[in-house]
Amino acid sequence: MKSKFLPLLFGLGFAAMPLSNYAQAEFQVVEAAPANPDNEPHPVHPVPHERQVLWNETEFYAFFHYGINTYTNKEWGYGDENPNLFAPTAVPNPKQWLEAAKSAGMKGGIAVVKHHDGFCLWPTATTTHNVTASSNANAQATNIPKDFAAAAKELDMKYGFYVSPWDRNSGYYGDGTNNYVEKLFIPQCKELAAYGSDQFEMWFDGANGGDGFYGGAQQHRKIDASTYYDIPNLRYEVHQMCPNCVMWGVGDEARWIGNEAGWAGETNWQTQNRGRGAGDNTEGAENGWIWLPGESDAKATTKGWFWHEGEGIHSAERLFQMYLETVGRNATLILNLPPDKSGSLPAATVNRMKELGNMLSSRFATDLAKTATVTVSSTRTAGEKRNYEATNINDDDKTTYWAAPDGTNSATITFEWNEAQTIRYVSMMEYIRLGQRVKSFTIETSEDGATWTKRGGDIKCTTIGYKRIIPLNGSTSNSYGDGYSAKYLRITINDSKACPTLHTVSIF
Ligand code: FUL
Repeated sequence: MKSKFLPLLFGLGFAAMPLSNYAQAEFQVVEAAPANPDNEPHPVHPVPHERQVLWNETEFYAFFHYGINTYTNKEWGYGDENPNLFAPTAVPNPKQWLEAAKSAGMKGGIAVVKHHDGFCLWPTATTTHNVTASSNANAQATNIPKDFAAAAKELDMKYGFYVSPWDRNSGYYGDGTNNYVEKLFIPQCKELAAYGSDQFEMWFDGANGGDGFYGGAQQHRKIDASTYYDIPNLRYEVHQMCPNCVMWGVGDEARWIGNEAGWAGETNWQTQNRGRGAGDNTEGAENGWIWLPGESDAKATTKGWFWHEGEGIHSAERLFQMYLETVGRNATLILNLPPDKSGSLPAATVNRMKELGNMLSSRFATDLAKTATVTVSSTRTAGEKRNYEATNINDDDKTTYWAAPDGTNSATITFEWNEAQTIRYVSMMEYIRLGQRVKSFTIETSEDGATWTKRGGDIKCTTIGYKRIIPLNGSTSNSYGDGYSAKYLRITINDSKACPTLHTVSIF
């Protein structure tokens, strides 16, 4: 018997034996399993919750701002709007919204179901200020959360809801008691959670009080968002019903990227400093205390978040640029598509989404990494059920990954083809379940494996994270170009917080 097991046996009841029996006792020696049979790298903390990993995989999804503002030509309703103003000219059609999003390559959507004006787009029990109070027949037939969730399931898309914490209609809001949060806000979130346990995100904007109707008081009311909304209980209640629902914004499970223009920092950590609003949102914090990944909210149209007469829509190339500057920079992109007064998306939006989808699928059509031979400078020793081979990088399995040995914080990963390929984009993904690690990398191509040319122009090749896409010509606004001919492509990881891990590299 190995002496190190003795204290354990004593602890397990051996101590209760009379000492005289000790010498005669027969032991069956059980070898303790090694602590890390798969030889996995130690995590670099903080690491994501599983729901944050699943959320990240949604990558690109739609935002739908629709409600009483659609009919009043406003961005923020005061809260005193007559419910009859909500008068859709047809029954709102969330399935049409999500179909358009899907054609653009989006994997889900978030529908606004209560904006700051407090008017609820479902028959809520919490307030009479909802669709059932409108005399319009199409309003009477409106239940956005119900129809949106059903359409998402039918289309195999992820879904969730935007519910404004700030409520300019309610007399309870900011009245110096807990009434608003206890009687409206949390019950509303629970009603919404009941529309589907598989929701991926609940969206809470950052607007926190100001002028409003407030049940007729017509006052200026401010609250302290860090305590007012009872976030610990809100999270508890929603997660009981929707375990994989990331609570965005005030919920503190994903962060605003710091602008509404569709870009994230080239350097972008999914970790952030502690404390609400601490740290730079566009870049996160390299040594942040919490896992708080960035989401970029941006408008596809040229006026507001809500639909407005005469608005235009950005070109597919501009939207593709947003994609590269958000999804391609370790953030997610939630792109706003406003339904008009008919409760459907205008044809121009539908058509532009198809165009964007075609652009994305043609530019990212054939993953050349799949047909390359991959070699790496070093490989971590395999464990019982896992290996860390280079081939994990270009297989189709996101649960496998390549990793370097402990203490090796730099590496090269080289792709070689039998014939020269035309290359424009490289997409890399770390295995973020073990934390975000890479701090600096370089991408080069070669015709002969001897002379190498650095690619990516002036782009800061710093962080990778969940996903980083580098347009090799260095331009996000005009990224497609002629491409580069290469028989070899090499990624050099120059620095990493600990041994690097990559689960997928794709080359287009
Ligand atoms: C902000 C809101 O104030 C805007 O109206 C819009 O909904 C935007 C997405 O979030 O906080």
